Amino acid sequence: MDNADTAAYPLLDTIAEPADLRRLDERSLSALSDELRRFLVESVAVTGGHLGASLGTIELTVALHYVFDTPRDRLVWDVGHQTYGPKILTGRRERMGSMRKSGGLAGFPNRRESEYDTFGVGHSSTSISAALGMALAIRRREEAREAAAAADERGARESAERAAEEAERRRVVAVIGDGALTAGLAYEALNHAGGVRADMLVVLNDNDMSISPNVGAMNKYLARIMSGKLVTGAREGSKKVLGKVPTMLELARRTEEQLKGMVVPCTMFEELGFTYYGPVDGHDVDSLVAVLRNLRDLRGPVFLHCVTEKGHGYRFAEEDPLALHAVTPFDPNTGKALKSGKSNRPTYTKVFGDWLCDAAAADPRIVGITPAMREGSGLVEFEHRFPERYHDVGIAEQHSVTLAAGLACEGLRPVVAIYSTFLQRAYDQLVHDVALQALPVLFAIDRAGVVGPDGPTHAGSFDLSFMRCLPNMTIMAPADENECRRMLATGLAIDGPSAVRYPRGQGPGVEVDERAPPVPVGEGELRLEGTRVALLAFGTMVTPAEALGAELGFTVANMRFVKPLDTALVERLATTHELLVTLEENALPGGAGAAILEHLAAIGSSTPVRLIGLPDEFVEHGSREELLAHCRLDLEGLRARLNALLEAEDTLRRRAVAG
Ligand SMILES: Cc1ncc(C[n+]2csc(CCOP(=O)(O)OP(=O)(O)O)c2C)c(N)n1
Repeated sequence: MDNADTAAYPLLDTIAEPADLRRLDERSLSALSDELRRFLVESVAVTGGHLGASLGTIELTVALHYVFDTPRDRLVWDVGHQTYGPKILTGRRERMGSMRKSGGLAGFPNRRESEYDTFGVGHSSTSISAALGMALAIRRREEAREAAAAADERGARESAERAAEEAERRRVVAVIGDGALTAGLAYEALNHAGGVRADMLVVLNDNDMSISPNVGAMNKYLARIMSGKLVTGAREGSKKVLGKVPTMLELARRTEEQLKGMVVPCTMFEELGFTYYGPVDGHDVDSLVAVLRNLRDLRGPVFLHCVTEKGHGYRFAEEDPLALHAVTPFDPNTGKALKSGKSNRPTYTKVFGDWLCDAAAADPRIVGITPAMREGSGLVEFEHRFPERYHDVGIAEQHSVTLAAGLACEGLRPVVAIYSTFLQRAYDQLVHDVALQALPVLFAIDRAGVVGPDGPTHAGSFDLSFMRCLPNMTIMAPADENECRRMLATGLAIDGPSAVRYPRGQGPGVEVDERAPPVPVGEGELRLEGTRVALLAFGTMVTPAEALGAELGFTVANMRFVKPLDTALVERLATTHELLVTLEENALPGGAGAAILEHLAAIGSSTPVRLIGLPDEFVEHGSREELLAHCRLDLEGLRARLNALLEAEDTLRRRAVAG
């Protein structure tokens, strides 16, 4: 990447939108891909964001936009973390410097951002379903037109004219990674698409990686296709093309050469009703264009198996695709992160990971489960120390929860490490398989509350609301790192489902005592005794509440449990204060404050209560600090809100006295 910042982009400069790309001579596509890749690295080096996946799909991006008539043809990307290249080609190049910043470009496709972003995404494995929906809608429109034409002769003429207009059939393409193909949702969609013989193309972007190395039998199956066993088996007399230890990409090249455009039978995808083509080299843009042109006009469901390399074309990302999956700003010449000036305080993720290892060492019943988030959820060390008790189930949140339920049935103590946003996927499993059967599964819920640059798709705003309504659940929100450890131990000791929800990043910096005892279930604690106003704070809100309580002379309680609520404490505070204010980093509807309101209503308390939490809206992307400020949950916002509440309360009282 030498001289990256002085590099020129002669081809890229000519492209304001994909129509410009389609005017290029085919022979320049390879050079354009190089420019696009160079620009991408240069831009992400400054902003940070998802890098490896976008690098690996550069040629696919160029070829798809070259062959298909986007945005008229629908291109649906899975997860959407690989769409930096597409954003650059679809009129957003100038704004790449604002990537994931407040008010800037979203890190994922977003329908409000561009007509090229056909489907909003961030969570994986939705692309085939969404694309199928589009394909069926297109078919429905075609059928309706034909029916109208048949019913009316004049209509027939008009319809013929319209048909001429619409001569070019609208195509639908889904691009899905091998990681995303570990989710049940993708198979539900394949099953349906094959059954109804939808006109759509599914492109599998197979790089053998999820965030960490991909897992599961399907991954092995894809590798088997790659290694030519299926392919060569299907073709009688074909020469074996395998060398000693060829790379996946090398295999794709050789296999492709051997097949020379013929459709390979016998894959699972064929059995599901798809026309399977591949595997092809996903970095050979010329071949990709040729193949896509052939497939574009096929009717029925078509499956193109592309082999790519995550991080392709940028040495440091090729060498360490895991580290460069998502990055903070870095030096493009070394691939190394620029100094962030962050403190060395442990993150909540680390506190959890350490606790899990210690707990597992003491209790052989403990097993750890992650749906494809080993690094993000802090399970690297656990896998290393307890490989036989570690389960990476792939991007399969639903399965991860029901698997835990099954393990619990047999006497084990499963710990499901999961992001708040991804637990949303497994809601029925949480209700039906765990809570209903009161099984002892501990949920370690990371990234709860405001998350940041990934935006609303990854926000952990709802877990308190969607868990609180479930019978049998114990739900905890730690005020600090040490309490997080204590609560995890508490959850483990409970003979039923429990959850500890903690935020992204670091806590207030409280020292973690390894021997810290569990906390008494259902008991909050008083942190400050003041007058008039009591702040009832949950989780991350305890620290700012304490600071403001000290400043304003208010009582402050660390409520600790969202369920079971410390009703005795709530009642005591209600009878000794003029105003109660609840504080939480969760959506207000159905959240922890609502629990307090419900209880006070049930006992007929007339003490006024005000709720502070996340607003009833999807908060856009930005840094965690910016988003907290936007929600007025930072110290300044909270202070202003408390003062305003107090003023309003005083006015009410004065009026009552005067009246
Ligand atoms: C439902 C869901 N679970 C987890 C994630 C986190 N996640 C983001 S990208 C990714 C790996 C995707 O792998 P793959 O589809 O192969 O794409 P690649 O990054 O390899 O290009 C994961 C697990 C997610 N986005 N959605």
